[in-house]
Amino acid sequence: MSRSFPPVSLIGAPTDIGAGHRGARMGPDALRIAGLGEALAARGIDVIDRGDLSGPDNPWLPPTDGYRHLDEVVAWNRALMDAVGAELRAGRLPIVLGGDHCLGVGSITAVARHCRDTGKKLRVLWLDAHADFNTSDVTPSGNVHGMPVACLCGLGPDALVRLGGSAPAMRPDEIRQIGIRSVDPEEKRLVKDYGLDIYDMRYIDEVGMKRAMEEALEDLDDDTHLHVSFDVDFLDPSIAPGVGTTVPGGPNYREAQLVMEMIADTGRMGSLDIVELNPALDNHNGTAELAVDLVESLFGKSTLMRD
Ligand code: B3U
Ligand code: MN
Ligand code: MN
Repeated sequence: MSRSFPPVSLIGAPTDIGAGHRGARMGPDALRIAGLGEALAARGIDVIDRGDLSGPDNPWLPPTDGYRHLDEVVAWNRALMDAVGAELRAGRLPIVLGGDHCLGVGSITAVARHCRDTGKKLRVLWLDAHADFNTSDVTPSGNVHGMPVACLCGLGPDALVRLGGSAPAMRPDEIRQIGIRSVDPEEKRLVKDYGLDIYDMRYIDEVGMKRAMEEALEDLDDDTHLHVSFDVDFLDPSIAPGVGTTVPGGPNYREAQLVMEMIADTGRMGSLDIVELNPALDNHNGTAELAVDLVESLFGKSTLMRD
């Protein structure tokens, strides 16, 4: 199936401010060096690289009141929210080059606001090993990259929950999580209380990736903006070692390709985050190259012409 995509803007957010390992700050350049921009351009897509946002350094401090570096996390997310919002208003498809997953707050707050302003429905597809639904009370680490989904659903510090003004940024029924296989004990209770729609690895093993994705993508219509938040630790560590928190038992190469191809087939993707890539832990930039390969599928690359 050949589809046309809106023009794309790459936005680098070189920070590991919400993570438990340093190195994700090098993610944007690793993706550029792996040829992300060129690969999209070769598919006939108009691509502009906006360069990198700037923000505070990582002071690498222990948590205060259950959060590590909250002020710095807020500063990065505010800058990202503004940048993503500007691209959406210009009719472009923003690709956030992270950076750790705390950036999902700024990115998706901008997307949700854009949906409200334009009367679109929002669907978030969260590809991750983790549910990222911790709060300051239950977090095992204080790392905000384990909290963005909770913040977006209204559970978290005011500065993040109200980043875009009105709160919550989105409803729990607007998100589907795929590939989940690590949820902390108290986080399990929270995701149940909030009714999150989680396609965990057990479910994927039982019904297969095709059916899980069909269910996760159900009811998308012409009025839906699909945001894909791709945490690279979604992938099995045997194919993607370059992330801070590997969890065994993730999707293999073929399953991951199918996920991307099925998203492309919807024709609804309007924004994308690529986060948690950690080049300091990677092997010859192989995880970044794999991410680029998968993003090509997300933008319609397929073996044969299909319709
Ligand atoms: N759930 C753990 C670990 C974690 C979450 N997201 C990542 N790691 N990348 C936590 O610290 O909240
Ligand atoms: Mn994550
Ligand atoms: Mn993760």
